[in-house]
Amino acid sequence: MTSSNNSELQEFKEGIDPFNLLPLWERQMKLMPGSHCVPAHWPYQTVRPLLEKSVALISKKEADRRVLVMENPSLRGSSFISQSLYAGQQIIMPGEVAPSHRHTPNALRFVVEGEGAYTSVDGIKMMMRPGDFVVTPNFTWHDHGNEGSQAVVWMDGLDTSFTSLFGAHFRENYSEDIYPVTHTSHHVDQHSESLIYPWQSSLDRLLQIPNSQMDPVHGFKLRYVDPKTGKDPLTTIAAFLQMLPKYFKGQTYRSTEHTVMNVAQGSCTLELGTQTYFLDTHDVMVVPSWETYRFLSKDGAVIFSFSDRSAQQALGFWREEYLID
Ligand code: 1HN
Repeated sequence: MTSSNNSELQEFKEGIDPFNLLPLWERQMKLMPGSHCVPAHWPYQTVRPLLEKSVALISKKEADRRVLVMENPSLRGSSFISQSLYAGQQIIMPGEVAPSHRHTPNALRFVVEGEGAYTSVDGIKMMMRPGDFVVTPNFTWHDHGNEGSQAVVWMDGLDTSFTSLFGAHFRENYSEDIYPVTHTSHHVDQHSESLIYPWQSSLDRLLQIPNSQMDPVHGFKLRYVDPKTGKDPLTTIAAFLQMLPKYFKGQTYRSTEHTVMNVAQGSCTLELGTQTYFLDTHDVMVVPSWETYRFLSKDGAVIFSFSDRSAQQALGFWREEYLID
């Protein structure tokens, strides 16, 4: 290519700019796996006292949902924990009610501490206990309440980034605080079986996986599936429960999903790129797409996680790689 061509090309590029056009050949090489969000860690030791403080400063009624949103440090202002996911920590005190509403985003809860709270989904009232995983499908009416004597904390996960992406975020409040209860469930039955995955039965299943099926990266890992459909419980989000045995030293791995982890029991170390994170019980960690990581655990750990794998697989985008150390 001659230099006159180069300067003509430069002139051409500048000339097309006012028409909102740009040369793809200069951008193409920048399209690669990975996202703009960064790894981030929320120790429960930091978050718990701040939740407590929010209780003193704002009522559930004023707040509607008393939630501290975990926002990715590189996505401040977005309210997202990753480009594809939302996560928050919600605290509800004895006697409080979070009024009924519905919205197009799908939601999930993972109960962190406390007993006596419920979530009601389209009139199916489900009592929740620590470690329970509860689903609020797209556009179902839902309210929460605490009928016990302890503070209850859970992690919320939502796919609000998808409704934002598509411009399809609708929401409405119910006319009353509490949607009429048609069914109360203290254990899983035909009404609630696609909505609540109780801690003890999930843990029992995890402990039943034979040693020969331990994964070199993830340890023992289960993917929650809707018993009625055999599919992920939400259309966009997949959820998992995994156990790292004592003295686990995992293989290095990466995948295209964004994952939010919540340590249910024990502790582990996560080596992520050049950083090392110590994840204690109830800590939250977000692992962005295509970052390499591995788990180490001295004392063993049980980790709940949710990711955008459901959406990525539905669209045919999801990839993973087991890397040789
Ligand atoms: C929501 O409805 C809840 O129902 C929690 O508890 C967090 C974040 C964004 C949009 C809706 C809840 C939420 C939310």
